[in-house]
Amino acid sequence: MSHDDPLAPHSHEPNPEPPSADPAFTLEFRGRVIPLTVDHLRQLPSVAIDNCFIVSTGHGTSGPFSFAGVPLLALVDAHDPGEWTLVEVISADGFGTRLGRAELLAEQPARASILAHAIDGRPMTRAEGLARLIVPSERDDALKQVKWVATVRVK
Ligand SMILES: Nc1nc2c(c(=O)[nH]1)N[C@H]1C(S)=C(S)[C@@H](COP(=O)(O)O)O[C@H]1N2
Ligand SMILES: [Mo]
Repeated sequence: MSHDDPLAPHSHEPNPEPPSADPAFTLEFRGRVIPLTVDHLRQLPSVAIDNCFIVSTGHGTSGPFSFAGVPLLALVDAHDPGEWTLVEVISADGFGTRLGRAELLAEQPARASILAHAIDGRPMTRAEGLARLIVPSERDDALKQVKWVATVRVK
């Protein structure tokens, strides 16, 4: 894996600024691009996940937060319940992570990875990461807590 691969594990000083004002994102399957907005996301069944922490190597831990959003597994399956094994979640500033379908299937529903649109019972702001991937099981370095998701690429 190349050193500058945005999806490779790496330490990173978090980017404090949204790369753009627009929280729209695309869901991409092989050969198919589905544009989605936060309104679309809010129309799908959401779950709230309490006791989430954002753990930074650089500046400590924040939380606990309650994040609410659409389980990533359900989001993908709602648009294409076909066969897939991997999903890449990439922000407009080039930060991202990969999650395996098996990994998502193994999660407890109460600690599911979500595409979050709300924090502590109110809509998330763009500055806070809207729309933001929250992986509640990650408690070490926040590299999966991708802010400003621009692309969800299903493979
Ligand atoms: N898009 C994007 N998401 C990101 C980052 C980033 O630079 N860009 N940094 C990550 C890192 S290293 C940390 S510690 C947390 C910081 O989250 P916070 O700004 O909510 O504290 O965001 C994570 N998500
Ligand atoms: Mo971090």
